[in-house]
Amino acid sequence: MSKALDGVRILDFTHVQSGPTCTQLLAWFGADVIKVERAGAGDITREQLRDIPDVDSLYFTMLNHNKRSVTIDTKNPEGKQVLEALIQKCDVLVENFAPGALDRMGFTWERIQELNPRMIVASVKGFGPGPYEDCKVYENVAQCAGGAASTTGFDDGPPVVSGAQIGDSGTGLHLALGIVTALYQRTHTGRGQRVLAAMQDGVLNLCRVKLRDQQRLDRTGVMKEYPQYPNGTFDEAVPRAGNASGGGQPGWILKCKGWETDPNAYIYFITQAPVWAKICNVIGKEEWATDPDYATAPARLPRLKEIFAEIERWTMTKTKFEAMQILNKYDIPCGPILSMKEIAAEPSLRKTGTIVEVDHPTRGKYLTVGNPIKLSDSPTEVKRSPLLGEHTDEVMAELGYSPEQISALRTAGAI
Ligand code: CAO
Repeated sequence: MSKALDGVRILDFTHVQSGPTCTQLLAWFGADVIKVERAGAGDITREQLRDIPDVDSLYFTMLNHNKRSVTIDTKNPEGKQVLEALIQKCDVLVENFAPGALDRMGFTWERIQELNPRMIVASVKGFGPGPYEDCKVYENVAQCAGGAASTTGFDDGPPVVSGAQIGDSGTGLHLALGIVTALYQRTHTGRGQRVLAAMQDGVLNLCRVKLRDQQRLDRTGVMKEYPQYPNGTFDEAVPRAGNASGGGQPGWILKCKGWETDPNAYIYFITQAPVWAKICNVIGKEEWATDPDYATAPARLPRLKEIFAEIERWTMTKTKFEAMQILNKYDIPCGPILSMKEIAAEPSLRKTGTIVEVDHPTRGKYLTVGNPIKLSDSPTEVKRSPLLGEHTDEVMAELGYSPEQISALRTAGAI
């Protein structure tokens, strides 16, 4: 079956997490992704957090499926020529080097345009133009600078970063959308363009609701769905909201049976207004359905702490899965706190290809997260990540190099 991005060639100059997330998605949609790595070393993540000696780490394998790997020393004059040939042959160059690295290599936007005016040059950087534009940035720096950390955690604790990699994988997703959009525009204009996704911007985009809340706070001085209301105090900036729901339907994480020993025996419970009467029935507080202090959503807001404590008395008598079953019967929105162990074993996620078992020549079998975006006409087949330089000869031959030329370039250290 054909794939959505069949025929699109990506020169993948990415490393670590943000850029590789983006190009992996494009590869899953059918693009030919040629990952250019430093001869002899490769993407630094190949050797980071290794669980098996001398074998590509899970960090690397889980971010680089369906790609081909070529090794080129792009600082070697002959290596530069190989890169030039690749630029002429590809549709998109994706990179997430430190600011200025591509220019220092001699591949400025102007030079790339000369070589291939149709080329789209897509970059992840930590920051957009401004005071921090020259900074190197990793995940948690972006979470802090994009507003996620200051708004995550509990009011009486320090800022907290999230386990979700919203700075790296989140920005990779943003960049992928920018790339396919630029490819679409190119079908009309015939021209390439630059695409920039700054990690601070990507995180802030995902924290959009918190900038909304900042303006609500500026105007009214109070936000009634936040746990600080009614007894705590609001300062000038959006506070950390603990586990409160972001929207207008109050929610909280509640203990379930076994919480004393199981750190994940919890459920997320939402007191959605339309099912309030059902919630009252389930927890045995029928009178709250008609009591004016509890019957309406605005009346409940100052009493949320007491209400969730009462609901928790009920959830603590059930396991999270028992509670789910009962609450789902009544359309009460809720969700179990799932551990990674539980997620890895979940049969339905295996069935949809969201969790996939992959075989790798040196590592053996491992689990990965497959393509979370499902296209009905472009199914994803998850293929193992390439070994370092596994496709150098193959790609060089496609570029028109003869076996003798390839061998000479190898001797010169260019590939
Ligand atoms: N051949 C020769 N040289 C190569 C090469 C190749 N194939 N591939 C890369 N290099 C060189 C680069 O040209 C650069 O050289 P200079 O410093 O002399 O210009 C050098 O390798 C290192 O690149 P780097 O500065 O990007 O790498 P780093 O490990 O020092 O920094 C990171 C890593 C992630 C902090 C930085 O790349 C960055 O800020 N990237 C943008 C933001 C980003 O994506 N962050 C997410 C990272 S995931 O948490």
